[in-house]
Parts: sequence; structure tokens; C-alpha cells
Amino acid sequence: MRTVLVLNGPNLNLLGSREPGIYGSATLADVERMCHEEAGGLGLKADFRQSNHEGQLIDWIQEAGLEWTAGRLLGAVLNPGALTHTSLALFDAITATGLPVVELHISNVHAREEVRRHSFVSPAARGIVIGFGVAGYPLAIRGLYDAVRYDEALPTSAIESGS
Ligand code: CA2
Repeated sequence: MRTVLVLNGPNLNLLGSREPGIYGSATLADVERMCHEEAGGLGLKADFRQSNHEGQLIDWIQEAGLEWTAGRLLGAVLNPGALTHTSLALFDAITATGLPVVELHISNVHAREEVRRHSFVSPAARGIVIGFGVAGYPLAIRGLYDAVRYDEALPTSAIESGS
């Protein structure tokens, strides 16, 4: 059974306790349950994590790259939190590993402050889910699953040339 990694960045442990108008009232534990349910329905196992530390997220992405290369990991759903808007290191980690990543944001970052409109992660992402609240997590898992199956059905030459 393949695993889908779900990574959450800084302050997402506060979900459900503050700013419900922006992020809703579900807690991160609720989101974890939603991810296990969605993954299970697709025949996957979810590995759900949160860290307030950029280096920890990078270590997890590097480890995930090895698991992905070994065929045990489907890819990752990543909500980088505010690191989205600051971290070239996250971009480098994703690019270096080749790990398929779906970037996810609970809020519609494009409808908020200008600084949230730029993402360092987006150019390295296989897909992006933005603005669906925490319902975006199962959507992102499903999207990653479909995208990877699509990629795996292509001849290797088509993936390497990007066509
Ligand atoms: O919308 C998202 O998912 C964000 O990634 C959340 C980040 C924010 O910096 C990004 O621009 C968009 C913030 C995560 C902090 O989460 C909190 C949750 C509840 C209360 C306070 C913070």
C-alpha cells in the first residue's frame, strides 16, 4: 500500500483555535481524520505531520524523496503556511527530490494581502489547491492521486521532455 505524505507548516497547529473567519473552525486533528478517510478510500495510507520549523519540513521532504524513488510514496500534499511566501529552500528541496507535491492553502491567498500572492513553492508543485477551506485537503489528495496515475501512464520520454 502506497503512502501519501501530508505536511503542514508553521502555525497550522493553531487551526480551529484562532481566526475562524479565515481558516474555519476545524482543528488540525479534524483535518488529519479527513486525510486518513480520503487516503483510505483510494487504497492509500496517509502520513500526516506538522512542524513550525522550516528545516524539519525540508528534512521530511528529502526523506520523502527517497521513499518516492523507492516506490513506497505517492507524493506529498504540502501546506507550507507562511513559508510559502519566503522559502526558496522549500522550492529547492522539492525540485531536488523530484517529489510530486500538491501545494495547498486553506484560504484564498490571492484575495488577501499582496505579500501572500507570491509563492516560492508553486513553480515546483505538480498542482495547487487554494481557497476551499480544509475541504481542500481531501481534494488535494485526490488530485495528487489522479495526477500521479496520469504521469505513470505516460511514456518516460514524454515526462522527461515535459510534453
Ligand atoms: O491559507 C493557508 O492555508 C495558508 O497557508 C495559511 C498560512 C498563511 O501564512 C498562508 O498565507 C496561507 C498561515 C497558517 C497559520 O494558521 C493559522 C490557523 C489558525 C489561526 C492562526 C493561524
